Amino acid sequence: MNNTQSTFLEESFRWYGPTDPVPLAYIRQAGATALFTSLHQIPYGELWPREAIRERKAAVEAAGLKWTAVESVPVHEDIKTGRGDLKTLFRNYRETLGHLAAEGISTVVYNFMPVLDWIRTDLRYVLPDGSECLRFDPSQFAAFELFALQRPGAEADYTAEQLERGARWWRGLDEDARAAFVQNVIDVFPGCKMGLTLEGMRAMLARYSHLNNDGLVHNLARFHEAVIPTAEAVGVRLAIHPDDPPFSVLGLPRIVSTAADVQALLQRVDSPANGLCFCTGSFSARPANDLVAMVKQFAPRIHAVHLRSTQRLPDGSFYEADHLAGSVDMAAVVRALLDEQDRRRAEGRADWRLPFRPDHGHTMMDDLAKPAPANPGYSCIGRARGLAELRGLMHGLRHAERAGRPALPPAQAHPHSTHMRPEKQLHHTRPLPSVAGRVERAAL
Ligand SMILES: [Mn+2]
Repeated sequence: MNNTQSTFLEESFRWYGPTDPVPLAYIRQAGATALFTSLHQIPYGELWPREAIRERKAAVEAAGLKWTAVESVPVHEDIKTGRGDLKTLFRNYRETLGHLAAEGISTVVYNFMPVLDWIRTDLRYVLPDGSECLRFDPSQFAAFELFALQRPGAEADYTAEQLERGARWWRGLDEDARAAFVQNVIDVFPGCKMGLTLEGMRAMLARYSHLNNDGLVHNLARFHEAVIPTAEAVGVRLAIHPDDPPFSVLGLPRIVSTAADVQALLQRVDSPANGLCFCTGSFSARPANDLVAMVKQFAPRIHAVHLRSTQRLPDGSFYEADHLAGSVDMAAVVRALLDEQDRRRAEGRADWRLPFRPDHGHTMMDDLAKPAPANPGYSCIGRARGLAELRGLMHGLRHAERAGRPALPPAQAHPHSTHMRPEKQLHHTRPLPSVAGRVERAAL
């Protein structure tokens, strides 16, 4: 790493743990210095033993990498639906945060998407160059809902054209193709095959029948009230990942899809520990989301970053584009994120660096000959290409900056341990100006 590179966003890679077909050595060869990883072997809702965290951290460091962010400490479905033994679930979550902080891991990503983590209709959409990517087509999803899941009332969520196109597409599939399609849709929980069936999915959906958007917002606020004070006290930054896709699916509530959603949830429990994992891939699938404006609006509360692009098509579908192509103005987004890092450095914060990872990559080259990836979107070569492109982009942006305006001196190498002293670190994070404004107005 040269001096210029030490001022980039922290180059990271997702790793699914010892069973990940992409070994740590490859991740290092891709040029990443850090990881987003999780203890996927621990069931949702259970306490993470400190020893298990320590072991994973040691394995990562032995490979010459750093565990920079946990992705994720998953939120149990009972917390989202507001049923069950919430007291124990909240206590386990708080204690897990304490154990992570004690091991020096201070960034924790999670999401609050009901039932399914993310949804696509095609895990092997072939691009003109022969590489493969993930794609979402609302017509095909309509077919899933109407003919496989048979969700009552699903028709109302689609246009006549989408329903017609979906029906035609479904009729053209044989039994095997239909079964494979259904499995794709229900079997994409990151890092953890839950063995869900259509029957199981109906049962999970039924648990949300009482819940609209306001209800889910209420349950997220209750979760935040239960865990954010602990996160702040132990020096952990929580980073919520947006909905993927960022609009309602399966008739379920969606509450982290727009700038207004994010503003509301950051404001409701107004702590620097209550932050955002800014995923350009997820947010970009909704045309009205202005990503650059969102980065600027939420910058002080962005604790982790996923960089990827989507290409939206006129029929409402989207596919995952090259990292620097598609609908996202990636140069402008990365510029805004570098500006936020520079602002934090100028403030004297030790934790100024923002970890990012290339979020998904295409399946290409030698990877096409391997068995279908256990973790769709997490190919080795496609993500390495994405990381290389993003690194090049940051070189270019820093170079242009040096040519055009005074640059900050080269940064010190990031300390290996991320252990935080909360009084010193979190309180340096300024609350969002608009939030502060509202809080002050409310106090008057
Ligand atoms: Mn993401």
